[in-house]
Amino acid sequence: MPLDKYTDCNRKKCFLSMLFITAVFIIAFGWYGNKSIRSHYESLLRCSQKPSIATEDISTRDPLTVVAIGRMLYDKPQTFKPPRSDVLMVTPWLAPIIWNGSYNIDILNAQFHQRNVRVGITVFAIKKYTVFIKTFIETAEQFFMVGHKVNYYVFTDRANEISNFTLSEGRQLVILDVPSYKQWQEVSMRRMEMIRDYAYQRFYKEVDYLVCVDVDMRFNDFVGVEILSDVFGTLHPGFHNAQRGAFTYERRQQSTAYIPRDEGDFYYAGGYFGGTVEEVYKLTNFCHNAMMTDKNNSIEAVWHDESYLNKYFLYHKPTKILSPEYLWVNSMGVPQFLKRRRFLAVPKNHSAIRNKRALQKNPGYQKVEILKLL
Ligand code: UD2
Repeated sequence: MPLDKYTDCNRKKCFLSMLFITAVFIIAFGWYGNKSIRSHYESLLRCSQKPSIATEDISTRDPLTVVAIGRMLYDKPQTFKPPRSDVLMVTPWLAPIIWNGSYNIDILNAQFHQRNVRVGITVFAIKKYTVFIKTFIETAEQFFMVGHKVNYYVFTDRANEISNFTLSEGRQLVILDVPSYKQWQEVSMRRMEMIRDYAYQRFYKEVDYLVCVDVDMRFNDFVGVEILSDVFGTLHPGFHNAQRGAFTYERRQQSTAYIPRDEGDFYYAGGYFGGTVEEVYKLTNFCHNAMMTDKNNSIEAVWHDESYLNKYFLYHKPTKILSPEYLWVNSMGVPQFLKRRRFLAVPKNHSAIRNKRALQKNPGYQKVEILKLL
């Protein structure tokens, strides 16, 4: 073959081989790139939804599914017309504070339905506090996360006192048998440890978010997905407008819950916090460990679990804050700014419900007796 022809032919061969190699490269790279982006998203999803301490349960959802809501008709947000001007709606670290009128629940419901979210609500009914469960669950069925999937996690030492409830579709009651403690303060504080342990062992497989609340409460108006975020706390109704110095933080430096007088954003209630399972795991783990450190040093923070929670939120700022609409006590009246009272304290006789002996004389009438005392 003449050299020129050879070269010509060689050029053609060379060109074709280059074309082939390039095509192979493009296909291989595209496949690999897609795979690595996918696994990157998968690991992100796992991190954001499950505690990193237990990652073997991989989400069945396709992480690349786009959450896009369909056509909806609603009023346009107005740049210079905030929906509320009478209350603080965002913190200096840009976490929204949830007030009535500040959100559109239809948009939020559409988003959360698309994500097929399941919410766990933890509640403790230890010893005599089982008396509060009926009202709690019945009102939750009426107002809590209506239309969404819900798991009620009832931690109790008296499972036989928890009656059967008729729940709406997609909602289930899970009774968790747990030990009780002698002092009511310890019962309250140990909730952190138990939530942490169940988050680690179980909750991450079953729910996306946890809402952790007191049992001596009743839902009085709708509480929906507007509260959900990575980690949220609730303004304590008694301190929503208080100055720093008035917050009942732990002020003794020997305690791990200590907060200096020149620090603090809000005073958060011990009876209402939550977030993703992973974030609730971190929060409860911190609080429980801090309590144990104090216990070993023979000190207990002034407001028990609430003091440790406030310490946590000072240095791990919540990503959303619930206004006192979400935790109110009727004895405080109904101020102008409070457009809704969504979750109300059930009045209780503290010493009767906490005191072991008060009702022991007549155990057969225990429930009736307690109800009379409330
Ligand atoms: C406040 C807080 C509470 C906790 C406590 C610490 C709110 C609404 N409440 O409530 O979360 O931080 O201060 O001092 O912010 N429990 C039992 N059995 C018992 C005792 C307690 O099940 O024998 C559970 C029950 O779920 C109860 C919770 O622990 O709701 C807190 O106890 P509490 O309601 O008596 O405490 P309280 O009203 O001082």
